[in-house]
Amino acid sequence: MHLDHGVTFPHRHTHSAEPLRADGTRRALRIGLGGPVGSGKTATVAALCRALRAELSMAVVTNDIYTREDAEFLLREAVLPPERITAVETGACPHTAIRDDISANLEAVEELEEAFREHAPLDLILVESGGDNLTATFSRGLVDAQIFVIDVAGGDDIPRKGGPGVTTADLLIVNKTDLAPHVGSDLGRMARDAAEKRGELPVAFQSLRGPEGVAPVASWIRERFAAWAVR
Ligand SMILES: Nc1nc2c(ncn2[C@@H]2O[C@H](COP(=O)(O)OP(=O)(O)O)[C@@H](O)[C@H]2O)c(=O)[nH]1
Ligand SMILES: [Mg+2]
Repeated sequence: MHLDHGVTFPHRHTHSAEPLRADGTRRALRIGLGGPVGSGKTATVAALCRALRAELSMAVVTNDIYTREDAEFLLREAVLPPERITAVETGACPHTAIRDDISANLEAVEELEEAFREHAPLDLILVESGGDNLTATFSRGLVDAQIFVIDVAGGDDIPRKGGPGVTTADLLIVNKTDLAPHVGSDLGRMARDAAEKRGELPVAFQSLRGPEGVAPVASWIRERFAAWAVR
C-alpha cells in the first residue's frame, strides 16, 4: 500500500489554537457550554446573547441529537439574527461530536467565521453541546474555553461526584439557585464540594429568574475576551 503520495487532507481555514490567522486577522473566541439535559444551557446562551450582543459580534452553534430544537428556541426568542445561529445534528452520541469527531462542529464554526469575516468579523462563538451526562467535555481543538452547567434540581451531590466537566471546566455554573429551597438543595454544601474538586477554578451560582441573571457569567466572558483580544 502506498501512502506516501496522493493523500490529500480537506482544507480547513483555522484549526489551530492561535488567535491570529496566517493573514494577521483574528478568529473568534470559541466558548463551549456543556452539561446535563435541562440544566439551563440554552437559557444561558440566550441570556448571554442578550447581554453581550451590543458589544460583541456573536454567533451560536447548537448541537441537538435529532432535532433543531435549541436553535429554534434561540430563533424564536430572536436573541441573534438567524444567520448567526447554526444547528448541528449529532445523532445518538452528542459527546462524540464535541470531543472525538469534532469535524461537523468545526465546519459549522468555520463557516460562520467565513460568512462574517468581511463585514462584521465574529468576536465570540458559543457552542452548546447536546445535553449529555457528567462526563462530556469539549475537545480543546474545538473550543478555547468551556463552561459546564449543572443545576440545583439535579441534586446537591453532583459537585461531590465530580467528573471531568465539574472538575476541569474553565467555569462551573450551578444554575437555578431560585429552586434550591423547593428541592431541598444545600447551596453551601455545593459550594464547598465544588471548591474542593476545582481548587482555584471559578464557580458561578446563577438564577436566570433572579435580578442578577446571567450578569456574572457575562462578566467572566468579557474578561476572557479581553485577554483573547490582546494575544
Ligand atoms: N427556575 C429556573 N429555571 C430555569 C433556569 N434556567 C433555565 N431554566 C429552565 O430550565 C429548563 C431547561 O433549560 P434549557 O436551557 O432548555 O436546558 P438545556 O437542556 O441545558 O439547554 C427550561 O424550562 C428553562 O426555562 C433558572 O435559573 N431557574
Ligand atoms: Mg439546550
